[in-house]
Amino acid sequence: MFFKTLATLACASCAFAHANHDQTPLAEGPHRSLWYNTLPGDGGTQADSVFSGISTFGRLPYFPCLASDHEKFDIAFIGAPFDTGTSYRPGARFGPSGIRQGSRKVRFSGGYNVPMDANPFNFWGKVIDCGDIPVTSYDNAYALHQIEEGHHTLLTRTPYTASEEPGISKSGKTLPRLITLGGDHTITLPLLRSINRAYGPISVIHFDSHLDTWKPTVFGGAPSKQAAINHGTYFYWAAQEGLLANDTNIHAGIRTTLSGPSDYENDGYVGFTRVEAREIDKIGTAGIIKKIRERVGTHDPVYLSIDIDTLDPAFAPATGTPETGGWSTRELREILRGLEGINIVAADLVEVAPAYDTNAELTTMAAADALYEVMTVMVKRGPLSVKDVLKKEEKMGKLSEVEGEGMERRFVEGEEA
Ligand SMILES: [Mn+2]
Repeated sequence: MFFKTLATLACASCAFAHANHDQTPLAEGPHRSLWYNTLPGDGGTQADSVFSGISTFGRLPYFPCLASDHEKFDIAFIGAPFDTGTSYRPGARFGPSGIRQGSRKVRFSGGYNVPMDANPFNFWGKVIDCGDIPVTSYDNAYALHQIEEGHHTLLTRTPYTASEEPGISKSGKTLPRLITLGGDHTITLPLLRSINRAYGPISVIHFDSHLDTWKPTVFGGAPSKQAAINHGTYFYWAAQEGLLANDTNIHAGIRTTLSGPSDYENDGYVGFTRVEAREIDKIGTAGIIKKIRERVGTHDPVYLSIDIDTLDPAFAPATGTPETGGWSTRELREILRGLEGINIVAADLVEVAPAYDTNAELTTMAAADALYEVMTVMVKRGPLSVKDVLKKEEKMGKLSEVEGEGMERRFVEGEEA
């Protein structure tokens, strides 16, 4: 009787796991009796505990997507292990593997995001970890080319979830979303080049303690053409190349020292406004969110770039250029959740250099949890099709009021495409 009950329980949990995680079937075959933790929580969808097996983001299924054109997804994690554009502490080439290690526990209890009322691991589509783009550490020009081409190959793939509706890309196709694990911040230049080929100029929400719009002559000098492209100047070059949408870009979390007030003038010329870290004491997280939303709106495709140094070093010490006086992990997560409804087509999280982390994995955990919020925002927005964008905007009455004109423009553009 006891054994019969056990067997019934095991079967029930199998069925439940199958129903909720059909992308990741339970282990099958002759050794099936060894898999003890097949409940949906406990990372049990792959028959490993959260603390065992090979690290992928959030224990997601892994596929080396650049090795085959056939693997499809709606959201994919892809690493860009590059750190030879760094001005201070090197080490972000280990960021992708560090973030994956720090993300093991993200769906320990099943992955349901309570404040957002959604589960980014169990939704309308498919999310996987595509591994890393191969990146040389001996030639920056070649490495940036590898990152752009690797990203673009995955970005323009047909999504797993088919859509009848026209997409919002230049080609009119619905494209999947990518979340890139850096790498130092230089990688955002080739990522924006890839995005531009698919979507055209894009609005950028940039979380960072630093501007990263510096002219090469100001930031570290420019002894060569290649040295002029680094993790403090990539937005300057992105603007020069026409990759940024006009006057809809914003930095959040800024608290760097400057060469002088002219750095802010140059920042405006590049196309950014700023919310500074210290403003949180006066306007709170709600005020920070409001400023970002007012600048970006909900109508244009948006790119999200998060430097982990947005956080105070108390919460994220393992980064290339730490600055004290930053936000807590709780505050950053709240602000990221506040981006709900914004049409984020792709994102990156950069500057995690795990060698400087604590034994408690503070920084890599913070990075993983920030991306968990980003995933949820993406999932709640639905596929990147025109109809879905409209539907979501209609639902969000207060946003529609603010962004009415923009919605109309998006719809017209979509119709033409
Ligand atoms: Mn930074």
